[in-house]
Amino acid sequence: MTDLILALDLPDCDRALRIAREVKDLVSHVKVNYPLVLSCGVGVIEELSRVRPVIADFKIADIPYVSSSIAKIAFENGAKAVIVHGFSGRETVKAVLNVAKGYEGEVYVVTELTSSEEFFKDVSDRIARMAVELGCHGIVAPATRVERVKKLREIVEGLKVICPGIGAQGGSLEVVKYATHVIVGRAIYESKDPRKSAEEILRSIRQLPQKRTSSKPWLSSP
Ligand code: NUP
Repeated sequence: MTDLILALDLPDCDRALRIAREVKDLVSHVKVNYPLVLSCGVGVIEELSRVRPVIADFKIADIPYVSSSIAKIAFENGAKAVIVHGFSGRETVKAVLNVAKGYEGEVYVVTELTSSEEFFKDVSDRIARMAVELGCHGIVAPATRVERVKKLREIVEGLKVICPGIGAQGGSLEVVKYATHVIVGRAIYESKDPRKSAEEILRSIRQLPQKRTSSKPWLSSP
């Protein structure tokens, strides 16, 4: 069954924590990004991780030294996983993986962004192959382009396939055929009733066909 990840990109710590608590039994993880962490401080990762495992979506894209340092800060503060940009190259991804090992953490690699394929089109398949070769735990792939997720999923086989873009960005939930996880932010945290919205999304996910053709076992969610 495809899991739901709650993205909390609002700049309000109390509200973010309240929403996370409200939906905690409906989501496998919460995901933080710069808006929340720059507003609340990095300690918000630890606070949220008492509610649900946290993915630190810093889209790390720097030289290996700085990328390792960012990953270390995320894991030290309780993150279970970090997101790194595949286009930064294998040395950066390897450096982040190396840090993750010390914390039994996971590393997910962005293949192409939901909002634009302009510069990713020619490289995202290669990024997905690199993620497999290096032993990353998953890829991030766009629910706004389901046919791309199908292709990327074929490349990465048993890795997690984590798909943002549902709701505010207009992506299709059909992506659950290929996704192990979908990320939803605004459609939940901007809703008048976040719990009801999360329940509705989860119900829709459960009604759709889910394809599990991989020969490798799916990695279970924490
Ligand atoms: O390609 C990506 N698109 C994307 O939206 C990669 C991501 N990590 N995200 C993140 O998913 C984005 O940064 C945000 O945190 C979340 C989507 O939020 P929403 O559009 O559901 O509000």
